[in-house]
Amino acid sequence: MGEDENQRLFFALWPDEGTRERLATLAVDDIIGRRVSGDNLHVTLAFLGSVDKQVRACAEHVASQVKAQSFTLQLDEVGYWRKPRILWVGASQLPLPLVQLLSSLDDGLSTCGLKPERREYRAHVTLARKVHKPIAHRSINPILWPIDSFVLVESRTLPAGASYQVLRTWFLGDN
Ligand code: 2AM
Repeated sequence: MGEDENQRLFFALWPDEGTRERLATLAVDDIIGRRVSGDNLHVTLAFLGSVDKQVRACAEHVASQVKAQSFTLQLDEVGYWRKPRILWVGASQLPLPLVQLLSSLDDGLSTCGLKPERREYRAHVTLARKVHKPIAHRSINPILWPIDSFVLVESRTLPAGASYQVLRTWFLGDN
């Protein structure tokens, strides 16, 4: 299969309308950068990179085997990372079901030939890119995000910027 048939994929938490609205309207100082459009807001769980059909099928199988409960993600801090120059809103604590979801995905994806991320996992939503002026890392009035599913997303780079398309959804267990 040719490289051009590969897809750039990642697993993510995708916000419901209410959470999307709260994220899109979260006021954080004066952002000197490019705010991520509401449609693109998400938390990355695992980044697969550019993969072929077989790896995608393997990753979807892994996702279907995940056993984790629904949970609420509490986004309670904002910060800035200098190297990627992004401004983010994140969770200072990882709920246990999220830890279980992440480890099931990582363990499974390694059987698909994908390398796990080495950096410590930080649950965050990128709010703005190409940010040149840092903001102070601080707590915020938490955004409570009820999560009952996770998704597989394709990332495409268009002249207008990144476009993300949700390909498939898997539901978590009821509490
Ligand atoms: P970011 O928001 O922190 O930049 C689609 O590109 C998503 O995958 C984004 O949420 C991005 O995280 C994340 N991502 C992009 N490249 C990545 C990489 N090499 N490793 C881990 N995550 C990555």
